[in-house]
Amino acid sequence: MKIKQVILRHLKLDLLEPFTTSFGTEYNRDFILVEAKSDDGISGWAESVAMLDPLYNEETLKTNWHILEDYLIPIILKNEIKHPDELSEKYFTHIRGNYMAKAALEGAVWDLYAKKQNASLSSVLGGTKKKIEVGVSIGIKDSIDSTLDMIETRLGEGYKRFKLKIKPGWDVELIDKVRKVYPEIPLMADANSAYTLQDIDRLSALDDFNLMMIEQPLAYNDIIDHADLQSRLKTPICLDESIHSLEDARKAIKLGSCKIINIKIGRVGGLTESKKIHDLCLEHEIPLWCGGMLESGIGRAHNIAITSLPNFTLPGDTAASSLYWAEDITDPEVTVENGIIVVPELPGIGYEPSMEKINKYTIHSQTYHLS
Ligand code: OSB
Ligand code: MG
Repeated sequence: MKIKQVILRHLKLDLLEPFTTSFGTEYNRDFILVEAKSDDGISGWAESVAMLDPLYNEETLKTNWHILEDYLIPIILKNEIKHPDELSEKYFTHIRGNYMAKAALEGAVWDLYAKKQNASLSSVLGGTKKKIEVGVSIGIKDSIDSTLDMIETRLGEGYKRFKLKIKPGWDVELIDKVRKVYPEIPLMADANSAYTLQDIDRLSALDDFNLMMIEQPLAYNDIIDHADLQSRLKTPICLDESIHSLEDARKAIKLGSCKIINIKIGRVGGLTESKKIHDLCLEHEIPLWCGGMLESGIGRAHNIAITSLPNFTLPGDTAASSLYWAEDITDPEVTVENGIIVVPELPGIGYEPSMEKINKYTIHSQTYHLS
């Protein structure tokens, strides 16, 4: 496969509703869309999930643009790529970190590769599920009542799992009240690293509510204290921020730092690494689910494809486009019926990028080719 041209676009979409986590509030989504074109004119698409500010992790839209432009794009323009696995296994290995930048370009190459095989991205990744179950991630709100209203709405729409963002002071009382109204719903909490081991009493109090899991309670770069905490909680800990690679997953499993892992393709450097973590977790009976980063339809399509692998046994965060955007940039948009997404069987990601909408939301773009 010879890639002749790569186009980076900076898009900005307005969120229908602000999204608040323990690290901040998002009002819009600025992201890089990557288009990789082969010499026979086929385009592969992916997006970088890096945010404008380094709040979730250290990467940003600008650091991703820099790494893509100055390092990663020149590599793929220069080399004949036989399989997308070669990017993370051979061509990108000397570039440390910058997982979201790597994943964005690798994802576009995966889509292109699948389209050239006339196969769906799900099938070339080894996906087996035809349908996937999804839940919702509910941000921190101004009142518990408005959180309850949101759960009621999403429950009515059929979502399969309810994840509430928590932080110190927006935790035990919130979960207690939600559990009183909904004693049975699949419920979990995501702290985005807002606690330390000194908060053990607060975290232990959450043990009483039959939560499916507590996601990333401690530091974004920790697996040691999480192991200590997991030994003191019966609720499974799920790691998000702390897992960037197969090696991280291996060490976290060995230490007992978590019982569940959330895979975000961007956070772990791409689909190839995601598959490897998937296989390791299957072997160790660690259930997986696919996390979300407020993606457009392009990123959602990638999430749907990876979620079709067999060990993604828990509902993920890939909710319908219409919960985030007035209009999404794919045709069709991602739709969810009764908490279920049908995995597309069309070639590649299976959701067609709409050039009209992409152009409408593009702030800046740049084309790269061999000079
Ligand atoms: O921790 O999962 C997270 C959004 C941005 C950054 C981090 C996270 C999230 C979400 C949103 O929880 C999931 C989604 O609906 O896309
Ligand atoms: Mg999370």
